[in-house]
Amino acid sequence: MVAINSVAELTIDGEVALVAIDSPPVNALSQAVRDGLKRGVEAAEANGAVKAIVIICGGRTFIAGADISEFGKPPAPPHLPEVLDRIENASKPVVAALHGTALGGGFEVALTAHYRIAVPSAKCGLPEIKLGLIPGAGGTQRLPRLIGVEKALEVILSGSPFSAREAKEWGVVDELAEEGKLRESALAFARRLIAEKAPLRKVRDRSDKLEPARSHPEIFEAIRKANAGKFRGFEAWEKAIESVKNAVELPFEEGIVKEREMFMALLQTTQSKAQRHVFFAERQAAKVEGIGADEPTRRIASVGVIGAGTMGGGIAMNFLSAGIPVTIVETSKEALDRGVSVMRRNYEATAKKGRLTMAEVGERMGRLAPTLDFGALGKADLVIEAVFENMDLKKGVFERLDGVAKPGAILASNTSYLDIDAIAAKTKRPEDVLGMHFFSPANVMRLLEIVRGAKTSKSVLATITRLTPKIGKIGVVVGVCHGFVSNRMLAQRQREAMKLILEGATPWDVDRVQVEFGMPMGSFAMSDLAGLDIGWSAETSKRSTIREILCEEGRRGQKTGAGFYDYDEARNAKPSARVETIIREFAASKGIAQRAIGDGEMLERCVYPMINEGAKILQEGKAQRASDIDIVWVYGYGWPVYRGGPMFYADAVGLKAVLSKLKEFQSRFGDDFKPAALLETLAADGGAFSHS
Ligand code: 3H9
Repeated sequence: MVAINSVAELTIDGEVALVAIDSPPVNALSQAVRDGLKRGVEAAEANGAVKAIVIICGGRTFIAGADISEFGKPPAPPHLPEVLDRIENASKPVVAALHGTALGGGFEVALTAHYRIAVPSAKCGLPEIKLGLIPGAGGTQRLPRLIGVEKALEVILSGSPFSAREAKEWGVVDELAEEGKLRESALAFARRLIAEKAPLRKVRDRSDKLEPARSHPEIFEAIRKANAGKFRGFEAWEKAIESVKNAVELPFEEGIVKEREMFMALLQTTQSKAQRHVFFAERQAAKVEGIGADEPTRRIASVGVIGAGTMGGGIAMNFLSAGIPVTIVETSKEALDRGVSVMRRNYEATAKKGRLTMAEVGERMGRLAPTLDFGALGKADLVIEAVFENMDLKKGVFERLDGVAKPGAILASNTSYLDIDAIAAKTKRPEDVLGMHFFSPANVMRLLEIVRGAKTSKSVLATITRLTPKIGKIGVVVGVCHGFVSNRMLAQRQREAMKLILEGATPWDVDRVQVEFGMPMGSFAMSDLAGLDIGWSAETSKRSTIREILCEEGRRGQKTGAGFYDYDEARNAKPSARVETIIREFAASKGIAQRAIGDGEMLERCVYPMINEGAKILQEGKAQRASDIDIVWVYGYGWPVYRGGPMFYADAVGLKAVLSKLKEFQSRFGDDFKPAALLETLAADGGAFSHS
């Protein structure tokens, strides 16, 4: 064995040379890895005794792609295409031996090898689209030649990995190795190739799998049409389709040059920068200040949920799906039965879509223990309260819970606004209390705001942050403040949206601008979905807001068939003439002059106060970092990932420009727009949230 460089080794085993890469954590294609691959193959070629070459990786995975952290920095040679040419044009058969995840550039390395072998647990894929990119080292040219255009487009446009078994079935992988015995299997495979004098099979030379697309060029248009909704707003999709089309229409040499040009151009786009930002932000969010990897955690083998309403049921489902038994408590049999049947129906709906078997539905529901006995919570390691959003009610529940929960149990509130410290103070163990704010529908939305109370212990926080990915969520730790990060910022947007309609915009105009920006739905559609009567009661209603008037007229949102919009049977929204009249008359009664408002102003009025609130949240230390705020918005509200989250968006617009607009709005509309001190400082210093 000889070291080629700091991450690559060459071992000669009889007639086979093994080029082994070991560059933790994921063997990404850094300069050293590229150099190691190139020089490793060259050394193996130069050795007269060697008749075949195996590329294999150490650690948890084969190469997981280009080194994303190197993007945007000056590229250092050797460049990947040069390395791949070296592999593909080797004069001896090269075998790529895959385990873990062969992704992106890593999979492209494997596609230039003449043969591929993988352990059954390995996965392959081209996830570049998720980073606002297209494969940039031959993926769009080689994969269609190997598995056909339609399948290749599926892989490239979804960005989702496929299993080694599928790879074998499709002809991507030539052989499956025995699990845990990749090295031996790859050596044996290489020896067989030598014995059989196997040819140097180059994917680039194949064209048989391209034929069906040649005779049916309309498949490209069909894919665009079928995915129009999913592709909305993203720049990379079209380039991916174009590049695969090039594979069909152009010689390999031309197709690959064009692919590289498109890849390099996409690398510079704000969209790709935003998506790369989200990739790293997501991983950063898991890191909590002051809590090391060695912080002891508590065992969570059973969970209690208080309240079987929409939130309680959705929360319980996360744990049931993750294999953790749940005791769910209600105060009446009707409410309990209703909650349980909604959960079952939700699982059955998933099963109907083919994403669960009925047996799995049974298993999951089998882990649920519904009860009216509050005392049954005494066995749970974690109890999550999901009762109506009312401070007195929640305080009462925690006082009672303190009496039944076992010592060491973690007590969480799913409040979306309220002061966790005040709730914790009702117990004799505030160190065991924290907030777990799920987003509706709680079994679907990925975000979990983890609210760290003043007294929450480190081990409690560490336990919950480590549990979060196990239930399929992305956790962001936030501090105690009204509405936390999510609802505190949302309140800014909703307030401005309401002001805009009084000043002359229609609800559908405001919503359209937000949707064109990339949000899944606008402010008013969202209010209608949630219900306009949250916190409203007929007894106290004074027709003093548009919302109150709508509720009094029975327009309480989607559930009543009318809110800001009119809804048909299928819940399709239509603008309402009645609502326009209500707004016009209400504005007149308040002496508010109506005017035409441009799209630009609507967008800035909705988004800039959110950014400003985000800055206040940061300066108060209620979020650990700006990128955590971005994660809250991307995963809690569907903020378009290609705009990176509100704080990334602010950086992309430029903080000076955001500040000057806020000042202009402040002088026109008042102190709702008063800039945060942090924003002033950063803008003055030419800084950015991403570096703050
Ligand atoms: C590409 O390949 C372009 C080519 O077509 C053309 C080139 C010319 N780079 O996710 P984890 C870090 S585009 C740099 O927690 P897991 C990650 O930040 C690329 N760093 O582990 C984290 O660091 P930290 C296409 C990377 O086991 C640590 O590794 N490839 C990269 O849950 C562990 O990551 C992709 O998009 C990278 N490529 O999941 C694959 N990947 O510990 C992206 C990871 O400091 N990666 N890191 O926070 C993944 O999907 C997952 O990381 C993977 C492992 C499935 C591999």
